[in-house]
Amino acid sequence: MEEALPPGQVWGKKFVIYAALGIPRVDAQKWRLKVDGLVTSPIEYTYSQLTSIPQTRYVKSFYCVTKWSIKDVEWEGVPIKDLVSAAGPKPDAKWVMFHCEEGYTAPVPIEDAVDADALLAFKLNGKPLSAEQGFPARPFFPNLYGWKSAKWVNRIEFVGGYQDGYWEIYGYHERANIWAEERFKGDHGKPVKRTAYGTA
Ligand SMILES: Nc1nc2c(c(=O)[nH]1)N[C@H]1C(S)=C(S)[C@@H](COP(=O)(O)O)O[C@H]1N2
Ligand SMILES: [Mo]
Repeated sequence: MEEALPPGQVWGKKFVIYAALGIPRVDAQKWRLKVDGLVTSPIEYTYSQLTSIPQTRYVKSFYCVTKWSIKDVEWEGVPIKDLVSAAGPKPDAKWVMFHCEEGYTAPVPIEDAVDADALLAFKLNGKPLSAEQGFPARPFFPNLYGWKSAKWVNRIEFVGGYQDGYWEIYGYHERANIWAEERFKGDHGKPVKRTAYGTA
């Protein structure tokens, strides 16, 4: 059976590489991932720490808000919830800001950020992320549009309230759920499916 596309999306063949603030070249030896903000004990991970723990692998499609969609991408990494639990997010943490090497930012609701399927990905289709596609790491959220998959991420910050990130300043949606078609702020009213694939 053909996989159902989220509303308004079309299949494309290849990822379109986006780098609104340029492509940083990151030295994995020097790179650190920080987990901080509204947490009881901020932590920092190295690339070798993160890639030597057991990795999760799954196949899920990718959806850019400009409508191109890439079917069946193989993602490999570590569930974000497992990485951040050691830091102890506080009860008043409601949003998570993903910060990148070159200054790009993306806010994600805490429920999506610590969803069982939310991954900090190190590999895409069996290979370490390329420099263009976010080496060394990018989060992937199966139910959110691609702009929340912040490439070259280096900091996961828990915050109390919603703050705009790079694209949200221009009117893109706070949450960006693909099934509710939350492209722009104010888009709402469509029912949200909790599964990764729609049935319509
Ligand atoms: N740091 C950073 N992350 C980013 C972007 C960007 O410009 N800078 N573009 C976003 C958008 S809009 C999309 S659709 C995906 C595209 O991923 P790709 O470049 O691997 O195709 O990256 C997202 N993450
Ligand atoms: Mo996008």
